[in-house]
Amino acid sequence: MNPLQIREVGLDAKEVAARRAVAEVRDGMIIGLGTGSTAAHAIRILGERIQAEGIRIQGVPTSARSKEQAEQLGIPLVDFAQVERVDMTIDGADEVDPNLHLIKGGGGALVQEKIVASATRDLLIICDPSKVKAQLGAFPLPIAIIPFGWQATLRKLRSFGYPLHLRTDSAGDPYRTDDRLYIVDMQCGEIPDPPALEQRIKSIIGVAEVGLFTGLTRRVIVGNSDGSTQILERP
Ligand code: A5P
Repeated sequence: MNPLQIREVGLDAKEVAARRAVAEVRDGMIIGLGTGSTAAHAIRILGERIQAEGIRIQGVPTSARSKEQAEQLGIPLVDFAQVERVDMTIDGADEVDPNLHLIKGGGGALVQEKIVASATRDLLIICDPSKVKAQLGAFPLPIAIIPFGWQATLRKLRSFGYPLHLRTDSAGDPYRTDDRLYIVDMQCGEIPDPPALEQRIKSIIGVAEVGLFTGLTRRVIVGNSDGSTQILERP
């Protein structure tokens, strides 16, 4: 038996994808730091590269959690307000379709993630194979809404005909994002036209942002537990 194979089987697929993405980081880049368990691998590995190789980068965090992790690792950060463009953002996703449209926001950070992604030249999504779908929609679609008048916003969202759920925290209170917004999770089941649904939801007064990311992703790196990766590119 090949000892290399024995060592590789059983690797964390999310970490495999993260390692492949962080290998693309170059000296001088401004890097968007995503949020979630996959992005956390990337932030840790980026910290290791900075320590080991002394590469000079500046990170733009997409959440308080990612900011805290980056600070603990000594990754130099820059305020998003101070940059005009981000060279590369490395972030996870809840679902990815063949057009590289995404559902994001399972971890509640969709607003800052989307703002940073939209200012990014090279949005690199990292995931394990379970996130790759023929069609988006099995994962409940997170929608960030403004707390004022949230009941009225919810009524308008109900007109889409999908089951909805106001996300709550462990105390049973409405969950709050870093920007103090509420999140509604919409159980669409299937989303045949993600860009159209994104626009329809965004047109509702009271909606701050929707976790559909369409037309933003340059590449998706899918990690496998045998250590291999696949790169998905936009058709
Ligand atoms: C955070 O709000 C999300 O957009 C995450 O990027 C997404 O939920 C993926 O999370 P995991 O990497 O933990 O699966």
